[in-house]
Amino acid sequence: ERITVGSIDYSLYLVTGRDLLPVGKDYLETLEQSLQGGVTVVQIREKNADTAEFLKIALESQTICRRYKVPILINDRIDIALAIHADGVHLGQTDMPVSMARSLLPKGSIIGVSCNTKEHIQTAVEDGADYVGIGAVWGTLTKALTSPIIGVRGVGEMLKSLDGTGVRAVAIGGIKSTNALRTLHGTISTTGHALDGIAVVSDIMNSADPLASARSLSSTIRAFKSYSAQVPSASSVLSPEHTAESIKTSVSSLLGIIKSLKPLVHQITNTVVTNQSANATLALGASPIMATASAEMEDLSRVSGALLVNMGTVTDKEGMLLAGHHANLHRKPIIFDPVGVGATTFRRTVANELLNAWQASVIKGNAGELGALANSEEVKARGVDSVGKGFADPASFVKQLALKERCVIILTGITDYVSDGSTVIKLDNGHELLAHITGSGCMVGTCVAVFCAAAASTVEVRTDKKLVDGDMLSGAIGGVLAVTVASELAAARPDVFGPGTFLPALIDELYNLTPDKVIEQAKVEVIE
Ligand code: 3NM
Ligand code: MG
Repeated sequence: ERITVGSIDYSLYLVTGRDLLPVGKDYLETLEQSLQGGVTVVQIREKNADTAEFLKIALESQTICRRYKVPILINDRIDIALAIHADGVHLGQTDMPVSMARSLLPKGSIIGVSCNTKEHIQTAVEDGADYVGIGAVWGTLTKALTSPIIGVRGVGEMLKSLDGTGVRAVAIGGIKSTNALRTLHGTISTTGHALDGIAVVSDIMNSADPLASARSLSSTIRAFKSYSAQVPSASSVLSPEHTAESIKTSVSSLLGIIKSLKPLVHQITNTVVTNQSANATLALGASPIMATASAEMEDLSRVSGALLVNMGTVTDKEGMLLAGHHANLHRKPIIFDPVGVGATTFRRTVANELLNAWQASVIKGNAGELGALANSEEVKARGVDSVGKGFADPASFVKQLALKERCVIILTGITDYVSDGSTVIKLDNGHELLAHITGSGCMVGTCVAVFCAAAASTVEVRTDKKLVDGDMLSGAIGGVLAVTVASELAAARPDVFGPGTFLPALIDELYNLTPDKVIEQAKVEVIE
């Protein structure tokens, strides 16, 4: 009997690849063990087999799949699908068109299409495909790719085109148990559209223990599906309505927590500001650790309260990738400061790679940097400084970017804008001397990390509902206010004559900052 379209579970989609079997491993045994491990749909993909061999493999595979009541799809070959009464076919962009395949196959057959672009998706929807395979989400050695790697955030953009269509989606390409959760989380679109499943070849076919590999992927998917995806991940949508007063109150209480808890804040930052950022951390009452070696990232993620990744000088990308990975695993907030991201193609590539590999809780940048991250045509960057007048509508820019990146966004400037995707807050503190010292922006990133460490530490029961629990919006605002309010107090001192005397005074004022001073001095406006 065949399986009807509606009942297909796309959760763990195995695409076969006999050439990837480890030496001595039997194909059918591997297939059966993967089914025992939780594979929910199988596509037989045979790129080099003659018709007779393809038929034999397909039939033998089908016998096993039927025992597990798992549907079987045939890659490309309509004739093979017809011959064995398969449940459907999977078509590539250079295979037979969906409508023609539909006319040849029995009614109710499943037809899926490989899609690498939004245009492919739109065509697949119009042609009446049942599902799409979106790839490649990560790099893969299994197939020679003909189009660029899409990345988790790119897949999210493509999923939006499926809203309201009923067409299902899996991602494919380089998915492993180590990145499966990031794949599922990171691909959620700004409209909340999530993947129906993930498709793998090598993580199962090339495994020494296919049952264990399938089981690991399967349990990740089940965990992900057991709660409804939340957009944005760091949102405060569950909190009551924000007012300027409530925000000032949470910020000042976070300052108190910093002083009493002294959280350890792990910072990977640039060589220009390392010492200054460490001093700012200490001044606020927290404890800095400026570690960059890959080998210590896992240990640090257990003990630190938050992770700052500042891209000012990219010397250890592997360390940044690994630190973020472990911070996500241990649910520690990641504060990303994409310094100068618009300046070079290299930085843009690295920033994308980092954001595809882990989920940030807060991203902070000036107009040039955030414009580059958002591929904005409106604001272009030059060097590490932004140029021009900035965004015509900064409030809606930060809100949209927060939804896209599923985190809190801080847009720094003379006026700072902060959004979690639902609320937008405008902050109007600061002093022009901040622009005359190096690393004042990096200091904001550091202080945000300190406040977010405090915010995350207040959550006693960590549910699995979000990547990071805690009020990241207040953490972000707190970090900005600490530096900008302290800058006003420092500049007003009679012993400050210019940038040289301003910098130590700024550290002093961070050290002397109190909840009362923040409440008294902060200029906070909730504008949306
Ligand atoms: N299609 P692995 S990537 C079969 O991008 C296939 O459409 C892709 O293999 C696409 O899980 C791919 O071993 C290979 O990376 C996926
Ligand atoms: Mg093909």
